[in-house]
Amino acid sequence: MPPQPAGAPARKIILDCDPGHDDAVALLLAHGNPNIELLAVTTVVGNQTLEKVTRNALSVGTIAGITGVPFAAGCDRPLVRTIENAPDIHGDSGMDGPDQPESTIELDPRHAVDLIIETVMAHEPGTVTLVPTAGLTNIAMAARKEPRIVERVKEVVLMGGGYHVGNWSAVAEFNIKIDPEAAHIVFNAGWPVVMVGLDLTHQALATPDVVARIEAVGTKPAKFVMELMEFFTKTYKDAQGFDYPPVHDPCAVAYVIDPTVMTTRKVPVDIELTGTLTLGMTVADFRAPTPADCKTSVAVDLDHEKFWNLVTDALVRIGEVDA
Ligand SMILES: [Ca+2]
Repeated sequence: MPPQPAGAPARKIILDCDPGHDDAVALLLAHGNPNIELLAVTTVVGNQTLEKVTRNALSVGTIAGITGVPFAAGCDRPLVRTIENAPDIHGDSGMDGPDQPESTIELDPRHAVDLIIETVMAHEPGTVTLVPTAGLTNIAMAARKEPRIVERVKEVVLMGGGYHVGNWSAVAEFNIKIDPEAAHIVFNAGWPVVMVGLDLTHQALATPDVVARIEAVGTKPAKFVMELMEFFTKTYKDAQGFDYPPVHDPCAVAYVIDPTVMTTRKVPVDIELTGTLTLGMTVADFRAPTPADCKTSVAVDLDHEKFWNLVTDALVRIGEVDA
């Protein structure tokens, strides 16, 4: 620390999420890291219904002591497909495990798509990064409703996909699979896209030593994360045979904070929309040479120690919060 040169301006982000155990950690990391300026938090149907994930987002914001950041709810269903949620991983509430306090944050009355557009258009071109950690419905809708955001956004750093493995089918990852048409729009829009997919996030395991370090922070927000990880550990073991759960979403935030936390490769990526076995697959073309106009890259290798240092450091900085 610090990951950026002293005096470098904080990176402005909009976190579009569906909390979600790992979304909660992503939000805490974004709030607690001084190199991130959180402009807005938006929610979208995904791990659970829009109503549930929005309630969870407000709850995490309260636990983290976030003030002065708008939270807005977005799309309650995918563009084309029927709704798929993930209760086997995230429980009936979408964030089962810890007790959730009553939120002290009032939901912004704007639709998330409008909040995203207004926020991007209100800032200098090339200064706002979109960080989606859920299905891409809101982001696709925003790009369609106000195409000028595509040139204005600095980059889209998303958790989703995977270039060699799936988790919602043999080859498709949940966030992409639940709204493949939206993903197709986002990956083909023309803005830079960094795909932080399962290849990377399956390296971000909450191992016992990691959970012990989080517990040692000793604050209510840290206890909350620890309880999230306890539940996540059980469901990932039961549903997907993992010894320790992969904590996907904060990896995308970590990349924005410090790109050296992982290696990436620039490769064309497109979304399969018609495959009978491969719907929602993020098809990455690793053949050389990489086209000069390639705007997509994929995350490859994670620095596990550096990543969890960022998460733990954010919790230390957040400190005690009376929620
Ligand atoms: Ca998520």
